[in-house]
Amino acid sequence: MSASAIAAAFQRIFSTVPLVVRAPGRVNLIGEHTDYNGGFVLPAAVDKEIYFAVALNGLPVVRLYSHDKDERHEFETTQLQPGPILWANYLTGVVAGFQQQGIAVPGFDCVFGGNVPIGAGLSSSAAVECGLALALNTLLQAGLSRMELARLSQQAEHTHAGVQCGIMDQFASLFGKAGQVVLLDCRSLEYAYFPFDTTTCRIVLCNSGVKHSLASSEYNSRRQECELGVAVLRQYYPQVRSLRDATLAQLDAHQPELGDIVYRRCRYVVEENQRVVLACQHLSEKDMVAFGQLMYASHAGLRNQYEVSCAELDLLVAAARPLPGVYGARMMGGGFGGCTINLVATEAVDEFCRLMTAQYQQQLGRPLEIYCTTIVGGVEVEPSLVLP
Ligand code: GAF
Repeated sequence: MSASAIAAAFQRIFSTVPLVVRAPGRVNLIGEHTDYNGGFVLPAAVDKEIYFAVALNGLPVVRLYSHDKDERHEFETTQLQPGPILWANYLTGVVAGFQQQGIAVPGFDCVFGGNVPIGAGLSSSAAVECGLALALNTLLQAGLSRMELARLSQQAEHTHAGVQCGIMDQFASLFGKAGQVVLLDCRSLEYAYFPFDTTTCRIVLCNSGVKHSLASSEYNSRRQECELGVAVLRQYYPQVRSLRDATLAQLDAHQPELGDIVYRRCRYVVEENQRVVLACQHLSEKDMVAFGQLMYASHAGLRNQYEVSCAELDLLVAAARPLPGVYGARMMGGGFGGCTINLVATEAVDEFCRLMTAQYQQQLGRPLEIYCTTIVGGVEVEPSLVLP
């Protein structure tokens, strides 16, 4: 799906010329479930993208068309409560977000579609939210900063999709830079870019094809468990505002009070934050071997302590590990399915894809989708298009 195909579909349906916006999905090299704990993440925007064609329509109605699903949805600009159609809720939530900022949103038409695989852990939902957010910001000349758009989009996910997510996905979609990964401090929202050299190493995603229906409720309960851990620690260490501030020694000292589950969740988060900081050092020294070891440790923590992996993801990581040219692998995103992220030496990528596909088919009897990604820039208005 290209920008011009979405714009052409828009013109066929609505007979006007739209603004076109490109919104990428994201990968995350390391730092999982750390964002809502005030910690560090290391994502990048990648070339799995959703295009939006949007124009104001002079009506009190928003008319949406999902090109990929071939589904339409309409709502009045005064009726913004979430409904049964999940994809529409992301968009309604963004409109509600603008209105909460005191920015009136008049009726508009919108066609969108792309190639971000849904439920694969590349955050298609953030791409949908951020794409519309930038389109409306531009059309309404609302003047919100990218960080404000990221927060507004994150809020849409909370209020309209019921997922108490952190800021990573929306940040990555809006702040991605071609050829760079970005270290984000999710508390201060300070960030720094690191070049990622794809001539020597590629980011390859293996899609398990598994989508767990409990993913969002489990996600929210992980968040609650972390908050519980913080509440216990704060009684003794008032300076602990989030798990970002906690140490392993503090957790160990209060293990009985935390209880086994909360202790393991908190321990994972504290260790994962340390891994992100270390990973960035390795990245600047171009030590991909050491970087990859941290990815394996991250996966082990997500599987054993945080318990958000699943058999298919574990199998993919175990299958990748001994292959030639593989620096590291781990599950990516919220978990319970979706993709693994693999760092693979560029010259070994073809063989990696061949062997992984064969193994997955052999062991699970189903095909494996693989994406060799390129790091791209964040959400952007497309230059004017010449349409057929
Ligand atoms: C999902 C959430 F949306 C992110 O905020 C983040 O917590 C991630 O899971 C886990 O790291 O993608």
